[in-house]
Amino acid sequence: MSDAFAIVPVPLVVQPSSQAPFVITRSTVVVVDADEELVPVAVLTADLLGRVSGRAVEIRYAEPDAPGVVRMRLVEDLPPGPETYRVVVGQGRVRLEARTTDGLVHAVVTLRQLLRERADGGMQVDAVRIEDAPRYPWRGLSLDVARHFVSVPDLRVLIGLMGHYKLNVLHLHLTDDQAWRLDLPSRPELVRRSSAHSVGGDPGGYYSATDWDEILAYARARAIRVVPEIDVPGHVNAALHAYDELNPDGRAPDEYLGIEVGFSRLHDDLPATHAFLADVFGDLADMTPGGYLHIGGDEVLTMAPDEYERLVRSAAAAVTAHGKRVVAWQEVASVAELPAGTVVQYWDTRVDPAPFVAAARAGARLLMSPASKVYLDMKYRPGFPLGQEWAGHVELRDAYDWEPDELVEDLPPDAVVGVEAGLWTETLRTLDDLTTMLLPRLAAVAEVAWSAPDRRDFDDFTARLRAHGRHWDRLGLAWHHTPQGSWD
Ligand code: TNX
Repeated sequence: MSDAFAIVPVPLVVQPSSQAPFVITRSTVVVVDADEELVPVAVLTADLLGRVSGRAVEIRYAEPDAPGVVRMRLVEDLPPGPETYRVVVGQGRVRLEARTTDGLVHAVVTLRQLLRERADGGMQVDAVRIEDAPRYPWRGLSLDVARHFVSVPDLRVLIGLMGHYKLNVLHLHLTDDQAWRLDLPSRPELVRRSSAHSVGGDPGGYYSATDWDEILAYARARAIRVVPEIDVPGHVNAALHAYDELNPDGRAPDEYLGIEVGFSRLHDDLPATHAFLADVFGDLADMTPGGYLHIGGDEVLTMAPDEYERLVRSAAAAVTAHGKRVVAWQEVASVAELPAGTVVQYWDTRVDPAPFVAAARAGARLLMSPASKVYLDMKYRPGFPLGQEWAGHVELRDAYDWEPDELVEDLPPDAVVGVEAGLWTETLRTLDDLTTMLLPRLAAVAEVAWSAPDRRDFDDFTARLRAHGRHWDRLGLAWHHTPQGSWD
């Protein structure tokens, strides 16, 4: 595929045509119907075209199509699905069409990937017709902001990258042994006592309610929903440190800034524990417009199974009491009577997946985050300066060449809701560290999650990716020039 159509993730249909290209000029305008719902996506588009062309691009409402116009419309004559979209470039103009504003955001992202520089320094898009829709409705990135805090400006960069690859779920791992990163009105001591640091004594931080709203809005404008995680009943040292009453002896443990896992736990027989779960998930539900809250549930190594079950059920009940659906890590598959519609997230490729398969058969929905494929905190290769290697090494091809509904044997394929990359931050301290691990592998995961299996081909992918390397360079992002790609 030529550079002119180097779209990642690869769309369902790309039909080049011989009509006149679209060239951004001084008279380029974005035109939408006079519909309030369309204002944010029109602003996003005008801003984007303005930035790449270096000229201010105006938005006009309900004007006729004409050369130089980028016309955005909500339409019904598309294949089903909320995220389906169409991009038609020809006769010197652009049509972006979708059923929803999320679909229009995807159309704009595709348009941006099609822009290329002309010999005269201007920008153009060659004539083409693109029809596209995602394979899976859940295309996520799980980001650990507990081990190392990620500031709001850095989060904006990552959210922008997610949108550029049509990922639509930002799963924020907000709490762990080391820190608690979201201020909750009912429990002010959590961030007051447990947010100042990161692993190894590095600086910490937390999101205020205002920060939180800003993150949600920035993501929402890019068709991304936020799924916040409060990890219980393990990974809770930060909570135990903030509230004495959560400890059986009434004495808070010290702050923990190492990277061991599995040692901390809540206690089912303390009434304070259940009040705590009701408070924190209640606050989280109030602060989160999306439909899902993640309760964690992973790596509780010091608890009998029956106590674990009671605590997971208590957390799940706190979530469903507020009308939200539960997401949880793979380990909860062993818990009887999970709420209907629970999303169980597969990650640990070292253990027997039988309970996970059984949960799927019993009605759970499955989110695929196999560590050996999509844990992007795994080193690319032995000796790589960043990351861990407990699940092996994850090169670009490993992240690309796998099938979400075949990886685990005997999965009911309809149970898979999507794919989520993971980025744990024990060893990642800066934005450069984060993007070095994400790029280029996040693009591979996005293509697994979005594109039709018969459209996927690793060599074609790496050929398309070359133009993306140039884009990351233009943005000034650090990224890993893996020898499995072909770069300039
Ligand atoms: C396993 S993934 C964990 C995390 C670590 C990660 C490091 C999961 C549910 N638990 O606590 O940060 O490995 O790769």
